[in-house]
Amino acid sequence: MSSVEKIRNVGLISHSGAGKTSLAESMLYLSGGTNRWGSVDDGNSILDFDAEEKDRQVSINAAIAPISWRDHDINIIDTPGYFDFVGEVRAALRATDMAVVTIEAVSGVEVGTELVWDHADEYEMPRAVFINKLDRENADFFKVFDQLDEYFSSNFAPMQLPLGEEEDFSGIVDLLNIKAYTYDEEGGAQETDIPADMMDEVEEYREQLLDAVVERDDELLMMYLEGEELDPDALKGAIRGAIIDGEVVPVLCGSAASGVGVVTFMDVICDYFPAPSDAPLPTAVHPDDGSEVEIAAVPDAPFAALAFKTMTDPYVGRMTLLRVVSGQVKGNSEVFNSSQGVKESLGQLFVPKGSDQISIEEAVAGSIVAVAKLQETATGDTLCSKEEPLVLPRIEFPDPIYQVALRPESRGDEEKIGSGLNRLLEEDPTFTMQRNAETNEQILSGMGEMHVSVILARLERKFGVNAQISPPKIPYRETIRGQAEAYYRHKKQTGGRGQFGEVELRIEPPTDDESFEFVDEIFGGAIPNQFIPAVEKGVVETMQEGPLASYPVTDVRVVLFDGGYHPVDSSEHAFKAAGSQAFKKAFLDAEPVLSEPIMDVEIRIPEEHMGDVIGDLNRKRAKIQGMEPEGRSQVIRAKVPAAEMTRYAIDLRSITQGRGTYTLEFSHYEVVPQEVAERIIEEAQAGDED
Ligand SMILES: Nc1nc2c(ncn2[C@@H]2O[C@H](COP(=O)(O)OP(=O)(O)O)[C@@H](O)[C@H]2O)c(=O)[nH]1
Ligand SMILES: [Mg+2]
Repeated sequence: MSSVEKIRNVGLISHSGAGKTSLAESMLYLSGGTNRWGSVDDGNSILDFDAEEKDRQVSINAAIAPISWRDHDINIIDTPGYFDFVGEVRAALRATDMAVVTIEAVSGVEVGTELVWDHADEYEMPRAVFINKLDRENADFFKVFDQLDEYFSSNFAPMQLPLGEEEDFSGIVDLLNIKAYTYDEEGGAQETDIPADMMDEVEEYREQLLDAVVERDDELLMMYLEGEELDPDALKGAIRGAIIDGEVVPVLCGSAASGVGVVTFMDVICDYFPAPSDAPLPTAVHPDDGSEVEIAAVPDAPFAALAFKTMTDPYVGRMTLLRVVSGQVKGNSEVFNSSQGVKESLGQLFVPKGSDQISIEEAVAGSIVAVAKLQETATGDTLCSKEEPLVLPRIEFPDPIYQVALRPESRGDEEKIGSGLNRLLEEDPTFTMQRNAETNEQILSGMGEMHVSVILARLERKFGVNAQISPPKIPYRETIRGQAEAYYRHKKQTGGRGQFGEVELRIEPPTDDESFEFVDEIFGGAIPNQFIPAVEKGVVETMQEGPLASYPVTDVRVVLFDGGYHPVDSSEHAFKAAGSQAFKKAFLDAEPVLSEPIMDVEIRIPEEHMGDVIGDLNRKRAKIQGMEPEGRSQVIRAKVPAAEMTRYAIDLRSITQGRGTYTLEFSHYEVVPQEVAERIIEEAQAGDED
């Protein structure tokens, strides 16, 4: 069992393509954890092992690289950079104690860098920056280093400088120990002299580093001010403390592809990054009364673990990833799922390594472990002991924003799709599946186009079923704004017994919040009592496919006040038909209108995109409710018709190059403006003729 002080849990986060997966692969290989150097480009990455990831050559899932280095257990969680998979980033941040923001040395800070930075801010994660790809043409460490101050308010401190540039990039200078290293083909480090012409630069940047940390230690500060030689251990302690507290963000550099700087990065992780016992603990509460339960990152505290990810495989079944937060746990034991209030049997514990697993006996606080075939546990649940029950805060996943209607490619596959999606939901909490009762469509909501396409590909690959998608139908409704009366006589004489029913009714907006009211004001038996339910039935059936454009009718009060009957020819059928026709006539005379769902939309964008986003919203018939600055962003609140928002995930991304995010929620129904309504009615009528 590892000792808590020797564990490091590190999340790699960044814009897509900055080299997170490559960096994790290099660490795995150079630490001796694998005998081949996995490559995303060759499709033999150990971390991007999922078929969808190999196809697209991007990470979709958070994946774990367990690394043994200098008797430390480092768990690297590699996350996807693509916007649609931000749920994986949030889960990974909850399972780690330190985030490393990887930045490409050519393109510098990108949209995705800012987005992941904001997530790390939200979790108050300490972090480091790794400037990667220094071997590439036009790579510029110093440009990126200066950019950091422009974009983020943290206190950045350089710990390393690059040796050589672009294709001559061969090593790094360690500013703390004033030593330089070059790296061989296999990533091994050799100490070398710092080139004489770099000494000024080294002094300058070392001073920045020292300035950022010496104040933490009075003795150190004294020595520093008096120009004395600094005690290396005191200095190291001060830097480590500043990093763990998030006071300083160390900036490191290297090349994940060639391995330059990678072993040194692992040294930095061991020496300066927080152990689980250095990290703040989440607040655990008692499941019954919400009172706080004390936990600690030591073996003899109450056991608590967070299920932060679930993977499903049609053959192997379910695999749950746990971050042990407090206490310890043995494999093949019984635990308590306090989120669901049920017992759960743990099988063998594993250390996950990409798609592989290494068996272990027990896991102590701070560990990340995998366990197969949990029956009850879903992503976000807490596992604890029955004797000391407690609940950890859940992982907050973003709400899905991009909707499509889903239907099977071949008839009869509905059930297969349904059960496949339910299995996929176990591993991906960022999509939802719902039937819209009004449009009778199966609606899949996800984070964006790429997310939806991955879900469809998984359905096909894992469950052998194909689905087609289309933009969802908008659940328009029909209603009235005025009042009208109508009379209808249903009379048929087709030999034998005839049909006769006479109905006179009034239709008007409802008096209170009722969506539908049927009032019987028949006097003196103009329609016999037994036929009145038939009239109502005729009305209700007609309301399901309204007279205007076949959308459901809502918000009407129907008053039946007169009619007539025939002692022989009247029947339920006749009164139903008369009720239906009278309703249609009255409805069309009572200022009928279409109404549409309006959404509450909250959009978060950088200031510079305000004009474009507002312009686009105005074209979408939006009513702006307010705008206000929030942190580095502007937040716009608006009410926008659902019909205009079906592709907003794509529109906003293209307007803001992905910087914008938004949420939306149903607000209310509102009358559709005349010219828009005419188009919808025309389309509905054209549809009817098909
Ligand atoms: N030249 C160069 N290419 C790199 C380096 N690191 C990663 N790459 C390439 O950049 C691309 C994206 O890398 P990947 O690790 O998938 O990035 P991720 O999206 O952050 O996981 C791949 O083609 C890598 O081979 C590096 O240090 N130097
Ligand atoms: Mg990746």
